[in-house]
Amino acid sequence: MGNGLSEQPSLLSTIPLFQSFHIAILGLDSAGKTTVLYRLQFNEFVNTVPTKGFNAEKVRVSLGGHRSATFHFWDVGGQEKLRPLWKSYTRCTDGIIFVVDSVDAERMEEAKTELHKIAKTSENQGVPLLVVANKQDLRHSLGLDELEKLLALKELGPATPWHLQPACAIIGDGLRDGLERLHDMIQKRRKMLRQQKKKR
Ligand code: G3D
Ligand code: MG
Repeated sequence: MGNGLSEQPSLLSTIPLFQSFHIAILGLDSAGKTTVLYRLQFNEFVNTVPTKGFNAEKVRVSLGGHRSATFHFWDVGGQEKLRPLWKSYTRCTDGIIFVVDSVDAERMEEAKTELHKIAKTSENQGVPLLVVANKQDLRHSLGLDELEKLLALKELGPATPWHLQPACAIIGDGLRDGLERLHDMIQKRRKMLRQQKKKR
């Protein structure tokens, strides 16, 4: 399950910031979005309450290899009545983190529908997607192969770069690896967009 965040002294780095990214954290209610956010910010478990609107946090993250970046995270409530708001938070976003509860097999179809809906909106064409398979610490959590199938990730199409990351947000396992992959996908996309611009 990837490198454990718990092994790292702190995610916050003192290295000067070089880059800044806007990231929307989405997913069904109770998937663990707010836990992911506060684990990334404080590198510790924070007891969460259901998010009524959104939580916004600016976090400087050391990505290894002397790299660091500033992430502006928007953790948007996942209850059904709040989901129409997701669109506004993903406008002009550099990347999307979609958190799923790996134990909640019953709502995986619903998660898949929301995930595809958000990935396919015109504003999000090509926006890198990190799917966090959260709660891997629990017995009966679904494995990556099964989640990939249930969420139909291969149907996202070549326009959307994605990575499926197993994680346990309460202790932080997998989050740093996932963020590094998201960062790499964003960098690749930025480079490609720059090259396309030059050609014009
Ligand atoms: P949300 O922001 O997506 O709605 P929260 O979800 O971050 O509020 O988390 C919902 C519940 O899932 C919380 O428990 C939280 O502690 C738990 N949770 C989050 N991540 C993990 C994980 O990796 N493993 C386990 N076992 N639980 C996790 P409560 O009990 O407060 O509802
Ligand atoms: Mg929340």
